[in-house]
Amino acid sequence: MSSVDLSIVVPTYCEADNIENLVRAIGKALAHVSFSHEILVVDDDSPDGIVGVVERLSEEFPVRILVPRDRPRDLSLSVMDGIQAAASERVLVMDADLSHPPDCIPAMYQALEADPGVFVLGSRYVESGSFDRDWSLWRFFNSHIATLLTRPLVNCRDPMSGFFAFHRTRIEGVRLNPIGYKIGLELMVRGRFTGVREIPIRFQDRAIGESKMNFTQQVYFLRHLRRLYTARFGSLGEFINYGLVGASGFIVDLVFYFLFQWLGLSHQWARALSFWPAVSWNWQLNRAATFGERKRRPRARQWMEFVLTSLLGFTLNWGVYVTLTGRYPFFDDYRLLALVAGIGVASVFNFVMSSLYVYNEKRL
Ligand SMILES: Nc1nc2c(ncn2[C@@H]2O[C@H](COP(=O)(O)OP(=O)(O)O)[C@@H](O)[C@H]2O)c(=O)[nH]1
Ligand SMILES: [Mg+2]
Repeated sequence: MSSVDLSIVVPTYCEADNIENLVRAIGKALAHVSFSHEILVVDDDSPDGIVGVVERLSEEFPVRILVPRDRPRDLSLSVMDGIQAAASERVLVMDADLSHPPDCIPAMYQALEADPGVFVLGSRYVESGSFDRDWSLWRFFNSHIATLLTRPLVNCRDPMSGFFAFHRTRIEGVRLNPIGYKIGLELMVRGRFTGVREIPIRFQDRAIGESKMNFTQQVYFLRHLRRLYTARFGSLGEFINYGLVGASGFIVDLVFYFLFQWLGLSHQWARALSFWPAVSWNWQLNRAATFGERKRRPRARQWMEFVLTSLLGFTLNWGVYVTLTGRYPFFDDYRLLALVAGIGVASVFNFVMSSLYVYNEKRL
């Protein structure tokens, strides 16, 4: 048994200006607690001299730094390296930018002590938890949509949090497949935890340095979600993914359907034309996320095949619409129902066709 009670893993990239404040704040927060700790900084070879800073701090605090160089730069992989190298089986992960208040560490440790089977989460959304109101609308929106998308996977309020603690034995022998930012989500979904225990935190926006969250990370997140859905729900998961992408395409479809009519086209023409921006949108999203990891064919060929299968889907979609609205006064009164019926028929067809041909996966 290790003599350290809690290992605090801190992934860093370009955080030399934050790390000292963080280490001091942790030291202060844990000055009078009854458990011992170590801080393990996992840095992705930042060009900012953080190694020297940590070495200096290590004369005063129980802190060490790890710089894995045998893999690409990645937050999740850094956290995994830290978890593996931790001296204690009780591991807590937090950001370096002081977003996560060290004052909450004792409460998280207690929660883990009380029930070693749980995954303890520092949560922004439970009662009395909060976050800086300075968040841009974009970030706020993003965070909420992302949270919603994880609902079927985990039962907690703040699955996107990067502030968490757990017992390492709960993930031993579990096959993890992390990518990008949401390592907490990965652990929660795949680990053998008895539940999630949320501790309210006051999230602070970083004061120094820049966020490394970017568009690529968002795409990675979609891929990550796809993996988790598939792991949890099998091919139903893939269908759910496909459905979500389809739902967003439906909105594009509606916008153009009304736009073309507003521009003076007949509803049949509007229906015929709005199909294309919608289906192209879906194609792009599916390419990026749903089928993102399958073996890709050359883009031009893939697009040709896509257009061909879409032509069939389009014929069905438009055919159902025109037939229903043309033959049945009811559907002519409620054209949206005809539109939905057309999309429904074509979607099932498209899903089957794209799975089989366009994104052709060689399952060896
Ligand atoms: N080791 C490592 N740490 C990273 C990487 N990307 C981000 N981090 C760290 O992960 C934490 C959260 O990142 P941050 O940029 O603040 O993301 P945000 O809070 O979502 O804006 C910070 O401590 C970062 O330094 C990476 O690629 N490798
Ligand atoms: Mg941050």
